[in-house]
Amino acid sequence: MNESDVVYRFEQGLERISRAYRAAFSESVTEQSLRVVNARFTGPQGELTGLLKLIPELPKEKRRHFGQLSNQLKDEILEAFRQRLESLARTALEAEMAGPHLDVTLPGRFHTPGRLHPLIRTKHELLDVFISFGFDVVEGPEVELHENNFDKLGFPPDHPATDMQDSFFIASSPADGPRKLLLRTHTSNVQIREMSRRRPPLAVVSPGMVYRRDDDVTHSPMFMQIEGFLVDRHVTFAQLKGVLTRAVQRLFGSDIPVRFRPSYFPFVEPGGEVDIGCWFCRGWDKRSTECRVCKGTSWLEILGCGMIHPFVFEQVGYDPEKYTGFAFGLGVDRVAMLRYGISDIRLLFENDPRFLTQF
Ligand code: FA5
Repeated sequence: MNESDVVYRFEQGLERISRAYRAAFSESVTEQSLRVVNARFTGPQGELTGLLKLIPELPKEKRRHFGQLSNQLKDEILEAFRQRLESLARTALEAEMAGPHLDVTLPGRFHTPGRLHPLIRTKHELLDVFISFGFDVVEGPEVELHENNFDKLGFPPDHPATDMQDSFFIASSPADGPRKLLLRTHTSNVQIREMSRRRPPLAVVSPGMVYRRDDDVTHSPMFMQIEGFLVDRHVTFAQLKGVLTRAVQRLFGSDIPVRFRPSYFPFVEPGGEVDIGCWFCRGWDKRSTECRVCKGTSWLEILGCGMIHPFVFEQVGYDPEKYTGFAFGLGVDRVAMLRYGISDIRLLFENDPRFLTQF
């Protein structure tokens, strides 16, 4: 482009911008669109800015003149922009003043505060009790190896719990043997993991979800357990009874009846189960045959427990001649049902706000 072409382009440009900007501003009816239009002329990529960049290509004697004209035009545009901005703000304020008055009698907007799920609350309450007894809290995986969930806990290979009908296996081939994966059926897997990692003395609780093919008012396919175990020299069954009775009474009060019954689990010897009086019907006060939760027995089983089997100690490398220990696995959902008077365990997992907001 020779110098006279540049002069021509410059003149045309200034004229075009002078003609266009006022109309473009008055067509803008919002602050945002007005700012966009202003940038189209005076912004870093704007038309006028583009012209200013051409100044060095003008003949020397014209540069000053065109420079002045451009700056003058820029001042005019910025002044028009400022005035239009003010006028838009004024119009908006007038519209607001002319609109309906603020009605201070309207009810406010309510935000329902969130709250913890009754199951999580029960978990916290139980953990607080065990923490106050000096137990550590650890977590374990929900997807677990067959060997940690069953084999190292002394389950024989043909135990019904290891059957495909009772547990949720993760796709794997039968050739995987103890390396097979499944959704853990109890939190006792954490006994194997934690004891393999640490030396006694230890006192551990471990909360978490577990999975089984179960489904009725007191059995859910997904439920929460808290595993507890304590290993040291000279640990006794009396200590187990003391810890569990005190824990239950801390939650339900000292008048709640607690019952220990003998039971069998392959990883404890002797083994037992603990029932507590059905808080729901308080059947221990007045005999009830109607209660859906305890099925009229006035007791509800909340945990399995016992003295850790020497076989388990051998699996984790502890000397069974030197150490003894107790373990328990507590059903948190059952405790939550009793604590909050929930008659059907499945309600805990339906996420119905009409149910959840009652707690
Ligand atoms: C066990 O799971 C053993 N691992 C417990 C244990 C640990 C025994 C350590 C000895 C030493 P059990 O299957 O009984 O045991 O389950 C323990 C508790 O979980 C039961 O007492 C019950 O409160 C709860 N529970 C069992 N199945 C379900 C279910 N389907 N839904 C809700 N709670 C359940």
